[in-house]
Amino acid sequence: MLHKNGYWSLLCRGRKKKIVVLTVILVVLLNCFFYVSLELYNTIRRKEKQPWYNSLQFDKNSYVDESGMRVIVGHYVGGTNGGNLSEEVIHKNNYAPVPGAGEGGRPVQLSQRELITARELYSLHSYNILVSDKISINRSLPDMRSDKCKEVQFDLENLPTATVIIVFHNEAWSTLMRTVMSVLIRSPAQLLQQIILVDDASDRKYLFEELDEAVAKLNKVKILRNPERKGLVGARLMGARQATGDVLVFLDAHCEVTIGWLEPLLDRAGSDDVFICPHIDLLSEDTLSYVKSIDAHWGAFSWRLHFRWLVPSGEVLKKKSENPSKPYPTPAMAGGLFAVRKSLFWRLGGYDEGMVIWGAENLELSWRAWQCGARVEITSCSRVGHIFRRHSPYKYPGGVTKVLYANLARAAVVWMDEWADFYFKFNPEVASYRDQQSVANRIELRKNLSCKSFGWYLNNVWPQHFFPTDDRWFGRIKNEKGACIGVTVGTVGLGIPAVGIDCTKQAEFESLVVFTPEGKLMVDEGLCLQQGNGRAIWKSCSDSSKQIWEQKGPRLKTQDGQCLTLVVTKNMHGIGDPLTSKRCLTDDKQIWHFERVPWR
Ligand code: LR7
Ligand code: MN
Repeated sequence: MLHKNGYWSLLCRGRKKKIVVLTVILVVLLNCFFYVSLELYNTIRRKEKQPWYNSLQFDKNSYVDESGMRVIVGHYVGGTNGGNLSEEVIHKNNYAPVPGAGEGGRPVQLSQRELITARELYSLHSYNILVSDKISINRSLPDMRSDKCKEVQFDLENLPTATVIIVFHNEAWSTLMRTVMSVLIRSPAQLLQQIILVDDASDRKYLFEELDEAVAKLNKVKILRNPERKGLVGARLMGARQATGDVLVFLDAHCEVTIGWLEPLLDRAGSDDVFICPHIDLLSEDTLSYVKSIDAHWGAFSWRLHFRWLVPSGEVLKKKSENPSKPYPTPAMAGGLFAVRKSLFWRLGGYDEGMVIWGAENLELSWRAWQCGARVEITSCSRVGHIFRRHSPYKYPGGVTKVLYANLARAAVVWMDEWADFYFKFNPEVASYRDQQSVANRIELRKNLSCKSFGWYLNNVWPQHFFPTDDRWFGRIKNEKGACIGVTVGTVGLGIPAVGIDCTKQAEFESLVVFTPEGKLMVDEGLCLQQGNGRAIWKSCSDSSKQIWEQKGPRLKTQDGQCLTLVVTKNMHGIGDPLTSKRCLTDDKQIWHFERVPWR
């Protein structure tokens, strides 16, 4: 038998040794070479197969705008609600804080083994519950305010008092309690009248006695229970009816407020004509770290009435830079986090009680506010973190589509006037919900409050909007070769190269274009056709002169006199082929047919 040492001495004798060493080196080198070539080959193949923008990380639910802003889509696929997890796991509260974890808003990293568990548990809440359970419900957070905001002095004696309303359905214990604790420890006592928790018929066992006991130990906090699941509107109304503070402050059940959050909200809400929202930062769904979101964004919506964060107009940005601590207007609110004087909330009709479970109430409220003489604003001086989830973890009775479409249909029918016709015409899947809604009381409300039209709202509150109007051309712009101007779904906001679109299918959004009197070619999601370096691209609409196109007969000309051209390469019709601006020639590829489509 050979010892390890003996083996070596045998191998390493004289010439034999050299041969062995050389062979080993050769084998290693060959391996390396093979591996590198394989990687190279794969990379090239990947590059060939996919356009560059596909390699950017984004999904249907969110994307990063050119300004670096995460644009959030408020539309969900219902979650699996715990999947195959055992009853014991689903109903147990595993809160066990680890000293120091997540303090200062820092991320919590898990071990490899914990990561496996975290993934298994993810479907319960659509965020990392293992991490949440490790972080103290009293954790510290840094002051997130800008210097200008810190300078503002409030006269606490003269601010109205607040009732904070937090509704929840099957929320995690640690996340819910952290929301409550953050409010308790970071609100001046004299301003905080009460916190009302409304349980929207949760069935998780840890939310019964265990929660009651925890809440009983806290001053000013009480729980109301909805015996039947109503959704967030029903639950918030239940809380609002019991509020004794001057101002209602609504929060989602997975938020953390930071120091100084309440004063600017109460200061502004005191004036009785405004729904005032805090600046919403992000709590990472993965590590629960507190991440600042970009300053100055405003809320709006797409042709499908999906909520979107957009870059405010130049005018708003200018005013904001002149006075950074002053609240600024927003066409719509995200919905979950806002403050309003109780009297104003009820005077304007509370919420539409016909809206069930989730969705659309934020647009309804925003339109109602603006159209009926109030305002919606954001103050950057109030900073609140919120866990943004990609998927909704809970069940939607009757299915998410039915719930959401019914709510959207209600909002559209009551508030959107002619644009409701536009919405239903081009969203046929929602059209069938139109006549099923009994909204007589809401229409009555609109009349009694003498509210303004949706046209007024678009013109005055959101003049940069990308909806069709009577003085904007709307329809399809079809190249002589066959393909149309338009943008494919799912590729929003990234400065994507423009290509010819198949427009043989009617009533599809992709090939519908708004052509404004000033020469902008706008499509859904607020994208404008822009003359690029070589290629035309779709970019967020802006004041850039590269987004101006002049119609000269059948041609579309840029400011420097070039013609929009469909570079037909792959097939006869130019579908999927690039759009670019070129020297004007007598060329079919520069001939465009304008087919007007009635938008309502
Ligand atoms: O049936 C339900 N019953 C409830 O009580 C369904 C939900 N809820 C509760 C839920 O537990 C949570 O506390 O309602 C609250 C909101 O539900 P989320 O957190 O699932 O909603 P979201 O944050 O994904 O969605 C946003 O849009 C919603 C449209 O209906 C609501 O307006 C949410 O309040 C709103 N959230 C925000 O605006 C937070 C900031 C988003 C950003 C950036
Ligand atoms: Mn939420």
